[in-house]
Amino acid sequence: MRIDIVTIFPEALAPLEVSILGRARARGLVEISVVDLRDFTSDRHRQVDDLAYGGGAGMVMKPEPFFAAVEALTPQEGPRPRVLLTSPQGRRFDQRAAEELSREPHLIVLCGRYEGVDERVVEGLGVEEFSIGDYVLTGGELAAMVIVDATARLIPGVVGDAASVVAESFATGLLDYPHYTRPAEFRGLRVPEVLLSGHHEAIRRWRRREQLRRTLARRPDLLCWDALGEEDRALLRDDDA
Ligand code: 4GY
Repeated sequence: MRIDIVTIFPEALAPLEVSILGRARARGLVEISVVDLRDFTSDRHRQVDDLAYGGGAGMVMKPEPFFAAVEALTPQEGPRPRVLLTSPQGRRFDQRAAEELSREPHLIVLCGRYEGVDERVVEGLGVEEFSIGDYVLTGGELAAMVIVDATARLIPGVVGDAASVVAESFATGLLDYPHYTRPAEFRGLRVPEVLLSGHHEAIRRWRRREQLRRTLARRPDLLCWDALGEEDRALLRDDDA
């Protein structure tokens, strides 16, 4: 998969060089390039913003550099890349969106700054707006990194163990169960006995029940009651299942 990120602050995307994604890049599983929007200006001052039509405080990002960047990054042949813009006005980015985007061969992610981006960028380039949550950041770069990280880790091979990607939170539509490692007792706090038992079926049931309980207690909005099977209902009913 190829991902191009267009920004006036390429340094802000440096974290993508390291960690899991850094390795995936090095191994050729995902090709991420950070592109400087100012390279697509044609004036002496490399200007990317201008005053807002209609007045008001703050600057608006000009359309021309975004058009030039997307046109330069779009291959002549083959399927058109999906072009995203991170903004609070967008579709909520969630695990379903990450799964959908991880199947694309090529994404272009545009990052806004200042008061926002000229609306013709959205209209004229077929841009899809995505929001990572209901709060306002100082720029789109952090949101772009969130989207790229959550998307790229779903590409087969990017994260070491495929089973861990499937088992964890949200792949199942539920919150994750609690995790423990050694020692079995730490400052008087014990690891639940069942996890030390070696009884795989009992461990599976315990984890599933923890997932269901935690989801019910913390994020009831995520629980699809209709999708719960008889075992799940029983696990939520009995205290000792
Ligand atoms: N929330 N989700 C978000 C954001 C900052 C002004 C446009 C968000 O995705 N992006 O808050 N972005 C704004 C800042 C220009 C982007």
